[in-house]
Amino acid sequence: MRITALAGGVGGARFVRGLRHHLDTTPGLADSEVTVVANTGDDITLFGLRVCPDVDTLLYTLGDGVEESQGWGRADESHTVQTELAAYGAQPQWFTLGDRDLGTHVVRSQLLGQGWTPSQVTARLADRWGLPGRRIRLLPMTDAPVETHVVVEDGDGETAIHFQEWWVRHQTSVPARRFVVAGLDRAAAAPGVLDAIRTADVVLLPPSNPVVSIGIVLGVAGVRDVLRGTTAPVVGVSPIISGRPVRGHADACLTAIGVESTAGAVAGLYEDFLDAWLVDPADGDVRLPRARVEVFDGPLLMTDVPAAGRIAAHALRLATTVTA
Ligand code: FO1
Repeated sequence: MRITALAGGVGGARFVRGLRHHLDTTPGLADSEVTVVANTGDDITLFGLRVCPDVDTLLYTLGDGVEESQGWGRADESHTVQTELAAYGAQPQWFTLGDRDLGTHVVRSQLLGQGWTPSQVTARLADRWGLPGRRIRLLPMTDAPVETHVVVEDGDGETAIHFQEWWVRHQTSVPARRFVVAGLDRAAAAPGVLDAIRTADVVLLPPSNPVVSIGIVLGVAGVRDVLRGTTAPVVGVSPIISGRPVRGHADACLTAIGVESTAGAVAGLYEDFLDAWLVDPADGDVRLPRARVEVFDGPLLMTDVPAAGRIAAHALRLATTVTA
C-alpha cells in the first residue's frame, strides 16, 4: 500500500511513527511505502545556519534520535556551543540549539551552500537516519525558500516577526493578527510531492497544526488541486479534543485566522478534499457536510508508539470505508 501524509512537527512526526509501527506489525502491510510531505514554513536561519524544525523533528522522530520529552531536538543533547554563543552575546538566545542538533544544521547549510536543493539535502539527511530502510520517504513541501511570519500588534501599529520567535520566544502570548508566509506564492511543489498525492492509495492528515503546519503545505501550488482530484481517500485525524489542542498552541493559530478551536471547525478547513475525519469521543457530535465522521474508540492521544499506531490503524480502516 502507498500512503502519503502531510505533516508538520511533533504531532505529525509522532503520528507517522505510529503509522510505520502499525504497518510493520501487521501481516501484509509491512512492505507498504510511506511518503511524508513536510512543512518548511517553520524554517529559520540562525547564526548563518539553515534550521528546518519540522523536517528535523520528522528525521529525529522517525530515526529514533528525538528527545522524547520534548518531541523535538536530539536525545542525549548538550549545549556547549550555545553557551559559547551566549558568552559572545550572540543573538538570538531564545531558540535552543543543542550540539548534536547543530550537526544537522551545519551539514544542511554546507550542502545548500554547495548548491544542493532542500530535497536533495533532506534525502541525504534521511539516509543517515535510516528512513529509506524503513520505507519512509521524506519530502520537503517545496524547494523554494518559504518562511511563516506572524503579524503582531506593535504599539499603535503592527510588526511581523518570524513564526519561531512568536512560537518559542513569546509562546504565542502576543496576539497574532495574521500569518504571512513569505515566498509561498512563488513556491512550486518539490519533486515527487504532487505525484505522491496523486498516486497514493491513501492520503492521511495527521493531527498536526492545521494553520501553520498542514495549512502551509496546502498553500503550495497544486497541492490542494491534487488532493481534490486524487482517487485516494483523504482521511484526517483531529488535532483538537473538546475544544482544546492536544499539544502546542493550535488554538492561538486558529483564533488568529478567525476559526473556532473545535474538531468540526478544523475539518472545515479541509472540507474541499476531506473524505473522512477521526475524532475523539468527546467530539462525537461533530457533523460534516460531506466527509464521514468517526469516533476513535478511546482517547485520541498518541501517548506512546502503540497508541499512535492504533490511531493510524483506525484512520486506515476508515479510508477503506470511503470512496474518494
Ligand atoms: N521549541 C521550543 O519551544 N523551544 C525551543 O527552544 C525550540 C528549539 C528547537 C530547535 C530545533 C528544532 O528542530 C525545533 C525546536 N523547537 C523548539 C520546536 C519548534 O519550535 C516547533 O516544534 C516547530 O517549529 C513547530 O512545529
